[in-house]
Amino acid sequence: MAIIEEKLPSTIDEILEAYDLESEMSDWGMIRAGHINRTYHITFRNGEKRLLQKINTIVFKKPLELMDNVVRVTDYLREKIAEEGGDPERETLRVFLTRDGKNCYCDSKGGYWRFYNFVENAFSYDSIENDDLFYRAGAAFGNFQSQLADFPGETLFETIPDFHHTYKRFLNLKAAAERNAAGRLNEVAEELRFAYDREEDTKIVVDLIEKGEIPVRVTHNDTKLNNIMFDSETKKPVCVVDLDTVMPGSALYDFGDAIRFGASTAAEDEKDLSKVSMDLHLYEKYVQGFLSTAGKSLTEKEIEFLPFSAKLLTFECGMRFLTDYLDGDVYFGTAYPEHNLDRCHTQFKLVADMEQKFEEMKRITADAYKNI
Ligand code: GN1
Ligand code: MG
Repeated sequence: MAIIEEKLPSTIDEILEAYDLESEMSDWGMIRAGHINRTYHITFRNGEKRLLQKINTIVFKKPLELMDNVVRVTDYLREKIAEEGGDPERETLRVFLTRDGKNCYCDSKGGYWRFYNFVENAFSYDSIENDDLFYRAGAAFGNFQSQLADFPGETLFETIPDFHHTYKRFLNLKAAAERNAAGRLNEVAEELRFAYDREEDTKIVVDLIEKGEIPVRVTHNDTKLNNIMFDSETKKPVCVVDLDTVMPGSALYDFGDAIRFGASTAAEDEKDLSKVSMDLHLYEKYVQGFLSTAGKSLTEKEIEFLPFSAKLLTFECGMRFLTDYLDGDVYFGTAYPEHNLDRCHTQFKLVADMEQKFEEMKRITADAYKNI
């Protein structure tokens, strides 16, 4: 994906016209979080604020199916939240319908747009400022998963097939190396060796799922810390966002991906690898938070594989960045040519670090489980 300019979409007038809005737009800006969709905040003259988002149809090939998932999941969550005495307007997203009742608008250029409510007085974190915050993040994602425990997962569309099928991700990497589409193969021999050495790891969780040894659940599948909105004052989690990949999956995916991002001591694209490691204390906080809300519903087998899932999801993400680097940066948004390679390096550094700390991660997980 090319670098995105700060400007309104050329079709903004027709997009706004498609919705039954009470007042005119008075202000706007772009939100540069996330590597996939393009997001704007729009303010109207009556003071109302909304999020306008362009769905990336290279990544999400069936936007209507995706929107169907999002609407069904958020409708379901709204009811759950109300039952639990929460505030449904703040604790989950709301999709606004177009004048003709559709949950997104396809503009004259073929772009798909959706309008969400803007969660006021809330913000997201790109890194952990204090360890207790990460406990709360774990509790929020664990809670999200338990709120969806009875949702009929088989009715959801698979928005990205085999999203966390790590072995297929591995095979994709090998295929990208063979294609060498961007002519970058010579630069990445060491990174490829690192990945090829860990081929067997990529089969472990998918095998457990295929053999029925761990259950398929409705999971978020993109549990980056910045996919949680926190209240500006209380700093408590308000709602889980970025529901594009909510699909049947494994609890291990949600746990592992959260550790990958949040327990790292550095940013996902840090160039100075000496700054990158997995913080065991943060790991412990997240395990405790996650198990406080999801622990009772997890099986012993799932608990056993939590530490491994952290390594696995980190490795998977590193392979995906490397694949995209080899393909010429066609999937993730990048700000400079080596961006995906830098991201791959941080992920592989974290994998190596987790391998060193693995016994400790297992001990911490077992202790946290005993105490729920
Ligand atoms: C993408 O959109 P964003 O930034 O939340 C990606 C995740 C990756 C993540 C890496 C649909 O998430 O799978 O883990 O980047 N989302 C998709 O930062 O591919
Ligand atoms: Mg996302």
